[in-house]
Amino acid sequence: MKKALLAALISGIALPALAQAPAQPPAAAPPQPGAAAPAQAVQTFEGPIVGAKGDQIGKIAIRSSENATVVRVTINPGGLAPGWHGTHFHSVGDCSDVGQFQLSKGHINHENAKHGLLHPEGPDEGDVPNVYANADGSVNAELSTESIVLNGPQGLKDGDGSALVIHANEDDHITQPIGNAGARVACAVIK
Ligand SMILES: [Cu+2]
Ligand SMILES: [Zn+2]
Repeated sequence: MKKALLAALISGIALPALAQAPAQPPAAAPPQPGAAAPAQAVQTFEGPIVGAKGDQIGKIAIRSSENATVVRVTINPGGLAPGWHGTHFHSVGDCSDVGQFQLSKGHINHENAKHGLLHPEGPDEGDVPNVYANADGSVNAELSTESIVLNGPQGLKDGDGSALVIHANEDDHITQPIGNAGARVACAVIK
């Protein structure tokens, strides 16, 4: 367009005449191989959260890029005791020992870090913020981490999967090994 305008000025053609010239179809945009990548790169996972008595008390919805993971935690009224609850990614996708949830093993921790978002030698890959249960026991929370993603050999969906485990008490984010979060009261398989 600049060239056309310049040519018009040089040749003395008035601008209105230029405006009447047949419109040039816009040049086709060059293909951009990476253009669609961001949307395609988001992986998702959804699954139920099982409570201490084995009933489904809510669900998790995970979105993950190559660099970060976002987890939405939804728990129905009556699902948890009111207040703060430590929440972690445990290393095995097994919640079948209802009420104990020990089969989910410990926190995901490939680099042998200390537990805790606030620990100077932490966090481990399982560490995420606490969730808060309302007076009616319901939760609507969204947690995020840049320590682990869904896919890949060390991802949440690795060979034996992983579990999002919710504890009875809040995680202080520094005490070993689980921030004084206490018993495991809810569990969601990620596989
Ligand atoms: Cu835990
Ligand atoms: Zn931890």
